[in-house]
Amino acid sequence: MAEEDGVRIEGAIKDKLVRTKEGWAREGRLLTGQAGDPERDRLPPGQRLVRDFPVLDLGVHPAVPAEAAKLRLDGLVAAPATLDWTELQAMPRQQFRNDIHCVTQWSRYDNDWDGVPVSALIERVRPKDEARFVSLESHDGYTTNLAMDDFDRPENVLAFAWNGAPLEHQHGGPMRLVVPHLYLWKSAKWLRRIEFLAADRPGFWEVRGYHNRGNPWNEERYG
Ligand SMILES: Nc1nc2c(c(=O)[nH]1)N[C@H]1C(S)=C(S)[C@@H](COP(=O)(O)O)O[C@H]1N2
Ligand SMILES: [Mo]
Repeated sequence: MAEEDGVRIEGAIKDKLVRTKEGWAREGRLLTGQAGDPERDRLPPGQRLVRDFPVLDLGVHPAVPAEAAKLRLDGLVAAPATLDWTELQAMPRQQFRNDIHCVTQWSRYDNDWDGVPVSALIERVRPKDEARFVSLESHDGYTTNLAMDDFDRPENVLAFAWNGAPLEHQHGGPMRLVVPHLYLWKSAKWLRRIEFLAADRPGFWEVRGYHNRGNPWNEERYG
């Protein structure tokens, strides 16, 4: 991957890991077959609680200096924008506490995030009526997709900080999306673009056997 906007790319895509996970998807590994109820069960079916914060990604860690960090919001919007770090910091800010659930079976309770609520990003660019999906694109080439109803939720945040400190590079710093009601592969690290679309565009894992939506309480691990 080429250097762009002063972003340095370290590492290479872990092909073996990708193939292993595609295999898990084919086998339906980790499925319990028991649906959970988010109102009643804090821990989704088949998950186990961890206290540390595991790092999961494709192995490519783009080093994005905050001063080079930009977020492009385009596609089917009335007011497309490329927001630089200073502009992003000037946007409405909010604190969030939530649980996160990774498809590889770990969940972590009570994560404190600080950032711009997704609702503020949406207000800023004003999606057109035809916009029904978003595609998220990151500096490591990772992509993932969300239906507008899953993207436009009050608990979703473009996060700059986790548990009181700037978001660590390995967890997507300087900024990542956090979509806590879905498995964590939807929460793009090192986010650089949100494209608003009329038709769905499955992302990196979604075309490799992962579920298109990823609701942990319905065990939507594979699709
Ligand atoms: N840019 C990018 N975002 C990504 C990924 C990735 O490889 N690249 N992996 C996803 C997956 S599969 C998971 S489980 C979470 C892990 O986030 P963490 O490393 O902060 O725990 O990031 C998600 N976001
Ligand atoms: Mo993951």
